Amino acid sequence: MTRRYGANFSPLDVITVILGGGAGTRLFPLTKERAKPAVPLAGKYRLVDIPISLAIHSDLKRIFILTQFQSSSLHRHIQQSYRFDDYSQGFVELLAAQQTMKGAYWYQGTADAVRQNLSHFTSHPHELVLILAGDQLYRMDFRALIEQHVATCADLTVAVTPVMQSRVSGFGIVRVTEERRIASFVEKPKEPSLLTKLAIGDPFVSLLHLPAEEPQYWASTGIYLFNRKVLANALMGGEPDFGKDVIPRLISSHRVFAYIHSGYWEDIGTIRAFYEANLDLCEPQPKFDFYDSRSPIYTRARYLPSTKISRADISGSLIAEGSVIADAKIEHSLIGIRSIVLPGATIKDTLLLGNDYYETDSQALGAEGRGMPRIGIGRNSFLEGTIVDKNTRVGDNVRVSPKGKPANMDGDCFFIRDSLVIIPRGGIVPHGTVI
Ligand code: ADQ
Ligand code: ADP
Repeated sequence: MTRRYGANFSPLDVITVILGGGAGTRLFPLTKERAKPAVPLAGKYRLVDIPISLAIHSDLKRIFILTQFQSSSLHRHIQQSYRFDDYSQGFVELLAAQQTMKGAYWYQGTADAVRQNLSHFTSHPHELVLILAGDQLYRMDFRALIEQHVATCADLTVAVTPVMQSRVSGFGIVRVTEERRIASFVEKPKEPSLLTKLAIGDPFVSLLHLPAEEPQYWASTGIYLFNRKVLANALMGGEPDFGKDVIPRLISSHRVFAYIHSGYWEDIGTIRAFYEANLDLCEPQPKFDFYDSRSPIYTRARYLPSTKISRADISGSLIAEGSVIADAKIEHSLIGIRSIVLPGATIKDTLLLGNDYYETDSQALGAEGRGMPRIGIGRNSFLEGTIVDKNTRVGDNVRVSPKGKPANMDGDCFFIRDSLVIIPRGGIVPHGTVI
């Protein structure tokens, strides 16, 4: 039965909009050939599986994903993963700028992306619009957010979370009153003097057991719940971004409230944050729990065989299904679906994003006959501090490490970003290469 909120709201009054990414520069080259929501996560999922799963667990099953372009992997993933029965009225619909717009016009920012698609939303009855980012790792029951929004008669509710001073320049920082009303909003403050009035004080410090010795600040998570009419009016001004333009303007004229999220929440929209959040999953007590059978993260069911390990020395790692690992050493690494690791390879502090398909023996032998590595990590190769994207061929006796290299550079068959080497999707690293 559909749950109802105060003032007669139900999940059927809400549509969920997932912001699937702008030009995609921060996660480049993982977004070189695919839309950001399709970027692989945790060995077997894709980024978009997080917000979609959270929405489904919150009974919100009418979901739009706004993306710049519809890569084939994103389209396939959504089509094959999320099918609702006829009675639920559920759907996950991709709206790509490339198709929505005439010519090669792309969304100019987050607010612009929503504005360009308002007409798609109106064909579905709704009172509230929940806007989610597509590149965050967290758990949140959006029903509690909706309940607070309804109870406070808010026009807009912004989910906020405490961050340390060293991180404030990456977020919208807000001041929250005791009634949880947002009194001011500064997008990505650079000036330390702006911060003096914004540090979190009591009663929140004691309520949330925040460390008293170091000031903390309320960061907007970029998760917004809007009343439908307020959103439509707010977008009429034509401003491009929620964080820079729309939300700061609404503070003085509307009832804008903060919904406090105190659990794990991480924006994983940069190469470094993406890498660290993935590797943290290999820890004994990871910050994000995929092993929660009451609220699983959904993804495409692939019917892959179990992973085969002939002999290996593996520690602090996650190995996704369908992989074949020969005599290898794997340390503090995440090994994605259908990975192939050949004998003698050493993989350390590395993410293998996996493969989309298996080569047949004859294809692999044919590739080797032409001097090209087969798909996977070659014999006696060594990788550390690396992200190996899907369907790549890393040859034999290859050595890859970001140590001693610039933090950002482009090579023949690799990129370095945030001091991590990235072998792009479908890349070929010839035998004997040293990076
Ligand atoms: P940013 O992290 O800088 O700040 P922003 O670039 O606005 O985020 O993107 C927010 C979300 O929208 C991301 O998931 C992104 O991929 C997506 N997105 C960006 N441009 C888009 C476009 N043109 N079309 C579709 N999707 C797009 C924001 C807020 C801050 C807040 C942080 C929290 O502005 O106030 O603190 O998010 O991470
Ligand atoms: P995932 O299994 O990660 O969800 P996709 O849906 O993107 O991956 O693609 C997996 C399927 O796509 C494979 O089962 C395979 O049928 C097909 N596929 C993708 N790329 C190739 C390729 N280069 N050659 C053959 N098949 C491919």
